[in-house]
Amino acid sequence: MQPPVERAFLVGAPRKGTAEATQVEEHLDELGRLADTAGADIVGRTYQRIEAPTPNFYLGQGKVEELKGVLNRNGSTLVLFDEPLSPVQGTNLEQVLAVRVMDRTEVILDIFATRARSAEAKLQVELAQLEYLLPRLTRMWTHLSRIRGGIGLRGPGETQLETDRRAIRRKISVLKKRLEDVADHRANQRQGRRACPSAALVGYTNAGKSSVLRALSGDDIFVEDRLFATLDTLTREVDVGDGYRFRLTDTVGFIRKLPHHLVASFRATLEEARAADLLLHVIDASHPAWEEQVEVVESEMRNAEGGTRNSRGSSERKRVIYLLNKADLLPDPEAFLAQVRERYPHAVLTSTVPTSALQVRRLGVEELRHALRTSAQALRPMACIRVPVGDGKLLAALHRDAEVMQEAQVDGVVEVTARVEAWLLGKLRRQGIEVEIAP
Ligand SMILES: Nc1nc2c(ncn2[C@@H]2O[C@H](COP(=O)(O)OP(=O)(O)OP(=O)(O)O)[C@@H](O)[C@H]2O)c(=O)[nH]1
Ligand SMILES: [Mg+2]
Repeated sequence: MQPPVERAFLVGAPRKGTAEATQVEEHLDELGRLADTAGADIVGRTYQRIEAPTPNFYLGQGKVEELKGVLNRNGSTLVLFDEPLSPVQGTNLEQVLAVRVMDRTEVILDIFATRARSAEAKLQVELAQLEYLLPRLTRMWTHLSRIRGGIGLRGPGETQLETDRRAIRRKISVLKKRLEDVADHRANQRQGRRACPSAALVGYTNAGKSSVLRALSGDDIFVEDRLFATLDTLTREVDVGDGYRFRLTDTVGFIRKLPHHLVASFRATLEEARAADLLLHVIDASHPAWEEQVEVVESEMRNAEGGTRNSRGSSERKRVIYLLNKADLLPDPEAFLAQVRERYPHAVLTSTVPTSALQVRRLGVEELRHALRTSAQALRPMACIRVPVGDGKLLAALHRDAEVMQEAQVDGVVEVTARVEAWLLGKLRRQGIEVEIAP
């Protein structure tokens, strides 16, 4: 039996003097898309500008009363709040409004929970859920006792709560440990694949990251017009021409006010982006708020960086190629590009839809391939390395860390032609090995 579809009512409460009306509406639109992705119907929305949230209800008393009337009239079964509610505010609102109240974080957690496929994503979501649950445990208990009439749950009492809290804390530390193991495993895998340069596709959710990977690789990768279609990283090796290859990794999308539990849990996934040689930042150029979305992605990436482990080269600024995607939906793509290039000089206009009314067939995908080729050449120059015949250790190291194309023995020296990372070239030179960069 299908559960009845929730009838969701959206509520925003921006601070006075912060966002403009269009922006507030846009934020509620996004909450609506989240609700839709989670499977709810949207029956209405409202917002109130507030000085500051009240400790008991977030909103003012008057607005809460008004809301109650509206909810009754349109038969809402669920209220979705665009702001983070404290456990107390959540409980109080549910009591007064007599419907379930969820905040943005809960909706996002719910979507992630239903969409997690890989073992790693499931672990990450479970961890985020437990972290979110911990301070709200009392509220959950009142929930249960109300729904089940209290039988079997009567007077859970502090002892039971404390036992539960302890159990959850234990579970949290087990999950953290398992995720660390996954992260180590990934780091090892990356180590073994250094020969090929890597790029991570990052960007706001629904910008078209998976579509770009699909267009470049020709593989049938899951794409959907819903938020958070991708939760698992997916890596494909892509031919970028002239014998160069790039390892591209699709990553989970960002969204405004992403719950920090989730960001923290998806650290291993974000690490993939941090370890990449290059970032492809995919932007939905047709979205009215694309600039705000770029800002969200960049600030989340900066935050994540602060929380991740250090590794070689983390202090340098990573190369970013900005992809202005969904160009087919722009009225005048060229004018848009000209304007945007002032700020993002190397931006590429892309469209991943095979054909469109404007006849921009896979616009920019070849240009992107070319940009990747140029980067690959710079990141992994072709070099000729002269290795003394007896130096088996160095030969083995080259086969491990570089992409060896050719090997020939001349007068007691092995001439190895290989694509080699710049850092490795420097190291070889310092060891007194003869190295020559191919033109
Ligand atoms: N018109 C148009 N639609 C596009 C383009 N690229 C992607 N889309 C559509 O945008 C939606 C989202 O695409 P995805 O590739 O799933 O986006 P994503 O960034 O991977 O999204 P998440 O994984 O959910 O974060 C899909 O419906 C795509 O068909 C484009 O160039 N033009
Ligand atoms: Mg995706």
